Amino acid sequence: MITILDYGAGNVRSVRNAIRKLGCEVKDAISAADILSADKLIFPGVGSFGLVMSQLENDGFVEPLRQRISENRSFLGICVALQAFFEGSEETPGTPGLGILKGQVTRFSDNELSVPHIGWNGIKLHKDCSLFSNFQGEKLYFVHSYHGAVKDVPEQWKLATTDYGEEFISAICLGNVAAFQFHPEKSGDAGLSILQRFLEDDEIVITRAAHGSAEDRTELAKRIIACLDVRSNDSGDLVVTKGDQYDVREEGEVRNLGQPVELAHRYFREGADEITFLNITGFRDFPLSDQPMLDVLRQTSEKVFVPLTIGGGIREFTDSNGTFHSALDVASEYFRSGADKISIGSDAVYAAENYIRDGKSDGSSSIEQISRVYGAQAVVISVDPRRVYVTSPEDTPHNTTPTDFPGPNGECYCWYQCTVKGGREGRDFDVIQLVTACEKLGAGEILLNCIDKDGTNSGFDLELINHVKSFVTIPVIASSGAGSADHFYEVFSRTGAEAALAAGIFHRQEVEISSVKETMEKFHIVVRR
Ligand code: 1PR
Repeated sequence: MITILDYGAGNVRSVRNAIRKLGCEVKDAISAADILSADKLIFPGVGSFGLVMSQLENDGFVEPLRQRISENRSFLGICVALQAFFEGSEETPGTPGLGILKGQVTRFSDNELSVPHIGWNGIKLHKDCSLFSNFQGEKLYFVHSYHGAVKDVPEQWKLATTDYGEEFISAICLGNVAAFQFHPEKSGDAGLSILQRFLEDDEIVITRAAHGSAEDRTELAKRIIACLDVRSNDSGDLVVTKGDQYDVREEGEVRNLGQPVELAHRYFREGADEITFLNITGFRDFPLSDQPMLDVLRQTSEKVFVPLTIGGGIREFTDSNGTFHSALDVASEYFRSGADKISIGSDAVYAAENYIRDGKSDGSSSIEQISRVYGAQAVVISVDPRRVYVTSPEDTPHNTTPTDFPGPNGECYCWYQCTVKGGREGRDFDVIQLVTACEKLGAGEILLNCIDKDGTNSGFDLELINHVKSFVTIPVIASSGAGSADHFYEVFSRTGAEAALAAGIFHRQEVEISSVKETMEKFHIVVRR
């Protein structure tokens, strides 16, 4: 029986699923006594440092946690739970941490690198540790903007470090108390096997032999994401579909490319680094009444141990009974059902338009509400832009970019128009206005689709990706147009995209995820294997 410290705000379903998959029962810690009496305690820290610490404080859990740790009782902290060991964090100045380690948690500050640090990176183990007895040096999944400094961690606690611009603490361990900055529950088989050692071994055994050398730098892999556009077909069955330039019908019927849970599981086994579900008719239905979609998410999260993103319909809504649901309520239900990140499409456009019109925000937009509770790294903005050609930048008030692919009348510039409702409605708003406003409102990542390229197999829109990358510091997922493994090499060698997403080529089994990764490795692009 494993006890989980779930203080109520978090998307900890992934941790529960991973523990159950490894054959253990899960119990919740709901009182200080539970924390003290648990045989093994796992604390998955989710959200901001301030939120985590204030919840612990309100629940009266700070002292019992300190006591448990000082008594060397079995404990595993994940993500923000590692950061909570320090005295405080730049993320929430003035809020004290557990103070077991000296120093403040700081934000990544290398201007060359996108923040949050999202994706699969390596670790350098500084000691032999029984938790890692089956570890073969695989990459593990990280998602965070803040980190503990190596200099603040005494040798006796220091277990592993990772490089992202600077070297930071990725695992600490002393006796039976350990904490990881990475997510073992989302790190595929490698992460599950680390978790299994924690669950099964009576105690953690450390020996002093050092691994690796200080010169070995770890590298963040470029991510390959499989995307499943999901909707009901005309018989009412939920299917994975795929359009050409967002038109998913063929001879009047919604294309059916398979069952969502089965396909997601297949992509997990084939090495996808993340899976994204887009509920493509979510903008017109109320997602919380879409039980089949929530079931898809629940079932998928029980068998897929890499990050799951879900988008579609995240906005505030008043249902037919007159009950108001905030965007946060909708997102929370997705998180409770197994999502690790949510993606916002149409509502992000409206929020950004309001922000730019008013020059400020009152904190009530869906982006702000959700990132406040779940952290920026859990909020993806799905952008559905379309090219508009102009002869010269002076012809439009919008942000233009020169193009090597002139328009129908030989125009050598274009701007990218934002759309809502799955591309059905164009707005007088450009992609740069959208992404810069969303970053300010608290989004953590951009999923950059392109209607002109979607389903064409002609390669990603490199001009669009470079245009957007030059304006934001959050990670960008290139999407739309992948037709071959070479297109992934192209997007990573010619743009700064952190991840690339594809749908059609994977669904139609034209290209396997493993051959995409082989091609990337051939050209020395770092991948997760
Ligand atoms: O507006 O918050 O309800 O979110 C709706 C979501 O559904 C948005 O993320 C929007 O992109 C998506 N969506 C809406 N309609 C469609 C459609 O296709 N008719 N799908 C749609 C968008 C685009 C990509 C696609 C890539 C890769 N699909 O996700 O998977 O273009 O495709 P490819 O590799 O085959 O070229 P809201």
